[in-house]
Amino acid sequence: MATGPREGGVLEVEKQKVKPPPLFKVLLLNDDYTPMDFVVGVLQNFFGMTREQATQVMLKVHREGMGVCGVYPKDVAATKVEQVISYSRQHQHPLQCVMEEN
Ligand code: TYC
Repeated sequence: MATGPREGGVLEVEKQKVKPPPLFKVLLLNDDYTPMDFVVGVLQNFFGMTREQATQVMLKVHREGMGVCGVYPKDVAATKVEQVISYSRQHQHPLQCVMEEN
């Protein structure tokens, strides 16, 4: 950031030290009990995916064990994780969701 001229007429230029906020991946974990349709609904409702996108991500998690639902700043990622776990518990499903720094 450039500051105005000072008493001596010297123009000081300071380097901007503001870093972009760190981003976190929100990951869904596979389990043997949560119905596929429920996972698709979670991905549509909490991560804004279309039914087709949600189905692809759900199948990836089902086959590979985990998959990325989205990438967000820390507070948003933490809220998504809480919402997914809480909503799944309310419906008696063991679906697990975690966040990981990118
Ligand atoms: N493996 C589950 C089943 O066969 C489906 C599933 C997919 C569960 C993704 C969790 O994150 C998950 N019903």
